Amino acid sequence: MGNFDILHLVNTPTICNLLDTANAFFAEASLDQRVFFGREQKIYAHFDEWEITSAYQPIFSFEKKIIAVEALARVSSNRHSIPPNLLFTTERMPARAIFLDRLVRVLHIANLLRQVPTPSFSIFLNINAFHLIGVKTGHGRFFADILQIAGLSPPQITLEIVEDAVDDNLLLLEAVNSYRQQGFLIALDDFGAGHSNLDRVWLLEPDIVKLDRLLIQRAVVEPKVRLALPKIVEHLHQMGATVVCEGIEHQLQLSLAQDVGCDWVQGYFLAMPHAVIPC
Ligand SMILES: [Ca+2]
Repeated sequence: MGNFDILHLVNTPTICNLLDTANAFFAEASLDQRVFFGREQKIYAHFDEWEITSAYQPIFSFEKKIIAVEALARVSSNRHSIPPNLLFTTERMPARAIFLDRLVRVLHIANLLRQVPTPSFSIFLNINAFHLIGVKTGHGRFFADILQIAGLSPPQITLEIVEDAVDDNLLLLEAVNSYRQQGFLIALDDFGAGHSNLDRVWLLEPDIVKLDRLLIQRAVVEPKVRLALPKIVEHLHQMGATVVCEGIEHQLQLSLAQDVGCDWVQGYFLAMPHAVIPC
């Protein structure tokens, strides 16, 4: 586990620069958002009455090596915890959704940097669908600037997109291509849930596909899903994607994920999301 006191001191100038740059950007847009050092040496963000900080959940290889960490928002209002989705789905104004998304990404990078100055694993960040729709051109430029200050490069970052959250294929493709041209990796999140389909995989050619947790849950109890799953994984591999099985909650699911050919795994059975990044 990281030693917060030492790492905090080592990285403080970089993080202050990062926060100042982001806050100046938000102030220029006349938005009352900001990121700041708060309790327990964590970095927090304010957005209206919401207070947001970061948690990280590792993604493992079957050799139990940490391949990546997915950054997750932890949201509270008046010290009461709020499901993060509520924050993102409540904000319907495109301009504000864009800034909220940027705010949260800066927050996650700053909290990560505070603990791990030079990460050897990749960093998975969720992208808000409204951000993808709302930004007309120049996807990722603000974030690329932030990463430069942080000493990170786009290939270290995987952007997770919930693939059925945007109806407009062309808009989605344009956004994905723009991020990809800057060197970011693309993951399709929650694949196999809702209206997700292989057409989107063919269209977007993601580097990584994250299987929705329901798939592995159902494969354990439904023989037809168990039979179909290796074929789905094989198909995704043929399209060049690395396959992550999400939602591993017990040993049986972990063994099954390996049997059906998944590459990496994530879930409570392996590691809970936590403010402290295991290393
Ligand atoms: Ca995700």
